[in-house]
Amino acid sequence: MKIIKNYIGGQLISPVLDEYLDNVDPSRGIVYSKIPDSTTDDVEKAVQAAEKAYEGWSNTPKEARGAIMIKIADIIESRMNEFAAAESLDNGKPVKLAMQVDIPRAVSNLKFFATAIQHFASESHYMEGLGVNYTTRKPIGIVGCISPWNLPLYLFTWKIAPALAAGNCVVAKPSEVTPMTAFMLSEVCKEAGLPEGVLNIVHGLGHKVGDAITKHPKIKAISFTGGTATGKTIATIAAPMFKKLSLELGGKNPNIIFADCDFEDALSTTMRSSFANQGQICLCGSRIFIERPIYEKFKAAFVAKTAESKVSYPSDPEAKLGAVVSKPHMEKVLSYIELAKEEGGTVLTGGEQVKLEGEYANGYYLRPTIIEGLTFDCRTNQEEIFGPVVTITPFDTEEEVLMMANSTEYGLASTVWTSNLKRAHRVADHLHTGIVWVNAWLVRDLRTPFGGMKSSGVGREGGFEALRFFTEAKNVFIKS
Ligand code: TXE
Repeated sequence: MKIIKNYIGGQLISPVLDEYLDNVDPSRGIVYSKIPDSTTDDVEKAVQAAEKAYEGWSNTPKEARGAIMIKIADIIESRMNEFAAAESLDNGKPVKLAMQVDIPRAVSNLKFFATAIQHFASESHYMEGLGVNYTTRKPIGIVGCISPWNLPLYLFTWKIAPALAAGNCVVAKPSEVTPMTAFMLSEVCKEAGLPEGVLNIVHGLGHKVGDAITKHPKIKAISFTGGTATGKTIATIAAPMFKKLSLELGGKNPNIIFADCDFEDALSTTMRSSFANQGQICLCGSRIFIERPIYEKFKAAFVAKTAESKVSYPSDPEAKLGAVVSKPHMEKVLSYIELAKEEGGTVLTGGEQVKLEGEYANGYYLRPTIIEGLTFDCRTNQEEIFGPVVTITPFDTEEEVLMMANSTEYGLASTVWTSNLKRAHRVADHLHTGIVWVNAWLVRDLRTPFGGMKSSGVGREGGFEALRFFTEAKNVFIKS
């Protein structure tokens, strides 16, 4: 059984207390590796290692920092199959998805920020007759990165790449539910020659390791992606310590389909935006609003396609959906389906667990589920389910759909389907979300600001926004 180790001060080491947690393969429902159950002492060691490394790393020319990051990316790319298989085993997602999305995106994150830092300029402001201001943007120091289980290496690198590129040293914690590819990354960092202590990866539970990172006075900024409740806990601790905070939290995203849309495009993209990664992407469109003239036609086609979607073991090349991440998560999603029925909803397709054969008989598989007949303000339509479950609701006017779309506490992303250009602009302008896709979903340019409004988070990641977050600005005025 593979035993995962912490990566501290450039070494792969056991946790101080030598205690371990089970790591479960969700496609089979069995324990397949062990992960350090680290504590405050391990975080302390990581902070000390980061502190030691900081002087050297922050003064390393950005070209050299970028070159090491590119090397890390190249090694991951050369081991693409191995990383994709590991991600799929840890998370339950189809191998094909990990090959097409997760691992290539992790490589892109590293390459993007390794090069973006070379173009990251700071400002100067000239004052007529008085002098000039110039602004420097230096690394913050030691920063904490805490990431979730749904897109493990993808989101882990999305945080550590800008932090490292900007010259910070990092103490990072991947989700305890999906630690494997972060562990593999630590092996790659050693191979690529990342100096000791620049990146430290401490594995373990949120309320132990995550909490210790959040509370550590020498960790000056926290970048977190995960649930809204956890984000609130982190903010409560970190805000009075005046730490910089970037919080990417939950979503309950609307997918608005007008009658004048390109029907086939809207339908096939809605299949992905509803059920990709078993619906476990914070950007999935879980509330689908369909304009009444095409409601019945869209519903029939969507239900038929969904019922045909193959739920299977992750290495099945035909699998459209794999396993959800864990038993408690599967139970949570099933409890929401029960809630939807209690609230008067009708399950049009799905709504149940899928039992596979043989070695996969104890895996956590769910049939993709479509529910109709719910009010826009019921709990099912307001709370994040984070699984392969969507609701469909008809609408008659633009005002009505905007009111329903904007009715949740979340404000991460939205999707709009229409061929009317003016309407596209108008609706995009009135949606209370940080991201709007028109006639598309999950098209990402890494230069764009990424993040949510309301309870979906604080701050923006991506491009120079991330480099600004991971640097401290200082303005210097010189009298002429
Ligand atoms: O998230 P958590 P979980 C949502 C989704 C899901 C819910 C819970 O609704 O059902 O969050 O998922 C660490 N101090 N999203 O349980 O608990 C934890 O160890 C510091 C949305 O995985 O928020 C992990 O590394 N850290 C989401 C990370 O925080 C703590 C993606 C996320 O875990 C901590 C995933 C604490 N007190 C889930 N407690 C998205 N928006 O992408 C936990 N952690």
